[in-house]
Amino acid sequence: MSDTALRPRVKTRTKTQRPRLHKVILVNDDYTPREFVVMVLKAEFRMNESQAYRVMITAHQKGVCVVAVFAKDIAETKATRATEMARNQGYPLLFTTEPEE
Ligand code: TYC
Repeated sequence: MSDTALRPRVKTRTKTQRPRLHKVILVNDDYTPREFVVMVLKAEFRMNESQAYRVMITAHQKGVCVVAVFAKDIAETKATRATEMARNQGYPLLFTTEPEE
């Protein structure tokens, strides 16, 4: 009989870390016209009129609204482009990003 000791096999399970998603956040201000906010949301985030209106009015009433979540670089690019669209017209409209929990 073999006296080789049996020992439990140690399995290494590598958990794949998915990159965290980042939220694009619309920030309210007192100067940017509502229709302009809706236009930017439709142009940069491919929303239809009613989706864009709901996001705009939520930010207007609550101060901020999450627009969508993306991989970090996409979220940052979209937030920058949308903010620049407003700057080009002289509006203070702001889109920011933050990582999801
Ligand atoms: N508060 C702006 C107004 O009354 C409209 C507005 C809504 C601006 C949402 C920014 O993120 C915003 N004209």
